[in-house]
Amino acid sequence: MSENGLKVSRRGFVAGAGAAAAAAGLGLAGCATQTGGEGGQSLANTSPEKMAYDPNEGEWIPTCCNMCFCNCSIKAHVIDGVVVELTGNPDSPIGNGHICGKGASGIMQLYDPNRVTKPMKRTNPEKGIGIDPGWEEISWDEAFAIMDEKLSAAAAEYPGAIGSASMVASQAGSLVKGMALGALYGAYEPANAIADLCGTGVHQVSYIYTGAGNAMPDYKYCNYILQFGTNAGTATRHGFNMTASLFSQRRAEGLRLVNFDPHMSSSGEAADMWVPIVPSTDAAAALSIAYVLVHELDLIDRDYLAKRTNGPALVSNATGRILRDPSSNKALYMDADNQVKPYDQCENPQLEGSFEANGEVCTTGFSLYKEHLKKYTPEYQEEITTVPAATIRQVAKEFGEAACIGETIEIDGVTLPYRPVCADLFSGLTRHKHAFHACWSVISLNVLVGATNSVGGLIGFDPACNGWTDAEQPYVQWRPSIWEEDGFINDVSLMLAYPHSYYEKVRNGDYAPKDMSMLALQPIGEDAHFYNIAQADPDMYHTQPVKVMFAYGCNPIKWWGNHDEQIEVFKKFDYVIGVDLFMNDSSYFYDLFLPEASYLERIDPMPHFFLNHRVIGGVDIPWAYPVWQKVVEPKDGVMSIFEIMGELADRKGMNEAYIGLLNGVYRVKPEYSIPMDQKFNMEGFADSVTRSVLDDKVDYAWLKENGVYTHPRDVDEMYIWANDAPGKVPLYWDFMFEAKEKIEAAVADLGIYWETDDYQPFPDWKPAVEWEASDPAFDLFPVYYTDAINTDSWALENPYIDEINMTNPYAYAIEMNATVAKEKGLADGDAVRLTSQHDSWVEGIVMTSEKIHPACLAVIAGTWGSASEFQPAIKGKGTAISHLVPGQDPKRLDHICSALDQTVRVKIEKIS
Ligand SMILES: Nc1nc2c(c(=O)[nH]1)N[C@H]1C(S)=C(S)[C@@H](COP(=O)(O)OP(=O)(O)OC[C@H]3O[C@@H](n4cnc5c(=O)[nH]c(N)nc54)[C@H](O)[C@@H]3O)O[C@H]1N2
Ligand SMILES: Nc1nc2c(c(=O)[nH]1)N[C@H]1C(S)=C(S)[C@@H](COP(=O)(O)OP(=O)(O)OC[C@H]3O[C@@H](n4cnc5c(=O)[nH]c(N)nc54)[C@H](O)[C@@H]3O)O[C@H]1N2
Ligand code: SF4
Ligand SMILES: [Mo]
Repeated sequence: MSENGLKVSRRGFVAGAGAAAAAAGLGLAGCATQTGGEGGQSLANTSPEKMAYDPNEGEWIPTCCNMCFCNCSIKAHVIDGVVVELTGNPDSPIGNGHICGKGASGIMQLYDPNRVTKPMKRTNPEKGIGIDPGWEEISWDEAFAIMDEKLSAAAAEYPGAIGSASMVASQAGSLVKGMALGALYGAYEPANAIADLCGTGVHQVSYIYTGAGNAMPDYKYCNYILQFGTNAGTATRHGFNMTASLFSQRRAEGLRLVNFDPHMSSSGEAADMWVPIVPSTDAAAALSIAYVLVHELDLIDRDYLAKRTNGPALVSNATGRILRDPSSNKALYMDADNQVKPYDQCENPQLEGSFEANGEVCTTGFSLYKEHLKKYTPEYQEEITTVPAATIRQVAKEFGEAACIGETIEIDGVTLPYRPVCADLFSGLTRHKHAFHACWSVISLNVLVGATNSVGGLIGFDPACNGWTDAEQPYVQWRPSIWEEDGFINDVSLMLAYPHSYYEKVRNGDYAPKDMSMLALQPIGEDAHFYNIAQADPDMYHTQPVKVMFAYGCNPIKWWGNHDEQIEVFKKFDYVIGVDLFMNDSSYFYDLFLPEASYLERIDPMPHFFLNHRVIGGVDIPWAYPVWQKVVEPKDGVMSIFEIMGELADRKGMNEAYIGLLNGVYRVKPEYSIPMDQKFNMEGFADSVTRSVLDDKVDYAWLKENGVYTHPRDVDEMYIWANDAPGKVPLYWDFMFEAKEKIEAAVADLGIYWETDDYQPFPDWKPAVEWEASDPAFDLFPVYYTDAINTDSWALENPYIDEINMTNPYAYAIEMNATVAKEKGLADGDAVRLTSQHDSWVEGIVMTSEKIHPACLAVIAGTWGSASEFQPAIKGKGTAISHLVPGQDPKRLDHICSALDQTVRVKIEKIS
């Protein structure tokens, strides 16, 4: 036994995982690798300190990691029922045998003595951070009785009276929790509260341009990446270990990386060029790169713009609307023969020009775009972003030249356009007002040079699937359909691969809000963030509030804006049920705490769903269906959410409703269903799903033994326009006018405050709410970033991760530009207070560096500084800047996609 009572040495752990974190920071390799050897377990790179146990003893059991949402395939080394080591599983493309430092720390999630494994009931009715809830251990019988009583009471009031909160701690759990509340109590999911971002705006533009909700640089072929507000592949994002290894290999081969970020985070550190930018100004920089490409260099892909976008569409000068064929409503283009024709009858449409057509003066969408861009000179954007005009010119030139406009490449016998450049983006862009326009501005750069859906450019993770098996498999197939009026690609959803179309939604959606998400008024939105405002003030949108909240694997007091506002919302619920492994700050507001089994103690039937939302795609990356199995017996018989809800269904005599719903979502073939009239059986359900969606020869027992089922990917699954398949993306967003008109009519009827100014045909930069400095003392913008060793507030309690954080002087500190700090008389180690202009403040320790824009402060996560007595390892460490953001002001929400404007000005003062 080692110092921590387990068969694993902490010194050995830190040495290995710390090195992995450092390597990821450098962008060299995401993670320590374990490849080769019998069963893929090479011992050569296992440090001697780890040899406290015999590597040949016990079993190496394949399963999934859940220390972040990527769910990499791993192997657990289990000796006598104890997990002694976690490594990557080299048999699976999901992680390729890599495990990151967070993943390796998973042992301590399992064995942390502060993990809760018994249901708990609050005995102190007074709720507040630091006020002892008086948790009393209760039986599962009592827990189920209370849960049913409270949920039934709420359900009797109205369907929206049951609400839920969840995010990424378990994707399946979030889905199942919502479905179960629907099936058993008639609750509906739109009352679901989710965290501040996670791709709000990014997913939508990804759908629209690639047909898949997540898009990425085609790393294998890409030679030049512009990253805006993301640390993809260096610390974060989907399929982290896969991206990290592919990205680092390509970096070594010369892939150039330019990173726009106010803070030199992992990607900035790894990049060829870090471009510090003022937060919330990316749209101006991106539109200026477009300006240079179009107006100064003429480095654009005209053929692509004519064929794959609606750039040639004729737009009426009088109305701003696209001219359409009266019978088919198809967009009209001007053909090379000067005849006006529906787009699909044009041989060689004219991309530019003004014409008279059908008695109207009109201009092509692309000519209007050129005109629109005229304002965005590099000099103009410099005043906004502080990025030197020369940098924008340099980047635009490099990007345009690297795009290889006009070139093709042959892959597996298919000739495809080759555009090895990509402008990539993620959550740094979604944290501000007008976030939708920022995402749109950046992603449009790929369109200008013809890189969207081309080899080496911006591609969807998995926009199309011809089937996972060689056998005919109608259960697992998808491909974006076509919106015929414009020839646009529609999309497939993020997880379940359901067909979806924003154009259809704009056209035929019901604009009457039915719940607090207000999604009916956001036809191009998909996040329920208006909930945060409506729950606090139900009169604002005439909605009915949630009365009983079911919080699953999340920390909702911290994940949005001002914590006091969030606390007030939580205090007003009649009852809160929380499901977690640990008691975090939010648990102080739970009435009933239900423990869930750790990922190492439970089964998930389909860890990556149909559409591999957290697994990157690529022609060389096969479809992979990994196992997620129990590697140890659950402590105290603790259950997974599937089983908790299954038990509840059984007690209510509603097995059929519950199992029927799960069967539907997981596409279980009737012949493989578990008995519908008996209590839900987890292993049986996993088997029924496996048999239904995979080859008939494969069952769950096979998967448990073999770890992963793979199937090669076809070229036309990755490149949706292979073989000249039809499809376009919008350049002129005509449908925004239709959406605006319909939303405005609905809002007038409702008599509520709503904004529609952002519904325009082209993207723009517009200032954040606190853009103008009303008081010069409030001169700094705090931002947060993610590093490779941390996951939101998920693993804060983990002593291994804390130990690594303690070796990084910046991990728990507030990072500040060294020159600015000096001017303000601040030095490393000073205790400071950050005060917002909204009666909120937070405190922390300053650390200075050259790695941050002078106008900014930066922290990791920004949700830390946990006050929970139940998380002693982390208590008080870090600064929760999220508290500085007002979270209930509708003017701070982007009304297209409901992103929260977190651009706040703060004043910094020394306190000791
Ligand atoms: N290690 C690790 N990996 C993760 C996660 C994790 O917690 N830990 N979480 C997973 C989840 S849920 C998600 S959503 C993804 C997130 O993946 P990313 O979006 O890549 O995550 P962040 O590191 O938060 O990247 C945001 C970056 O934007 C910068 N930024 C802030 N404001 C602005 C701005 O206005 N403009 C620009 N250009 N940059 C800005 C920040 O400094 C930061 O470096 O990662 C996933 N992967
Ligand atoms: N200021 C700020 N706000 C943010 C972010 C940020 O970086 N900074 N990130 C945003 C983003 S992108 C996201 S995705 C969200 C994340 O916000 P949350 O989803 O709230 O994530 P965490 O804060 O990590 O909390 C996750 C909780 O899940 C628990 N947990 C872990 N594993 C399991 C499990 O298997 N089952 C159950 N039941 N519980 C489990 C952990 O103990 C922890 O309490 O926050 C968003 N808000
Ligand atoms: S990237 Fe996430 S899922 Fe993969 S090993 Fe690390 S913590 Fe686990
Ligand atoms: Mo996220």
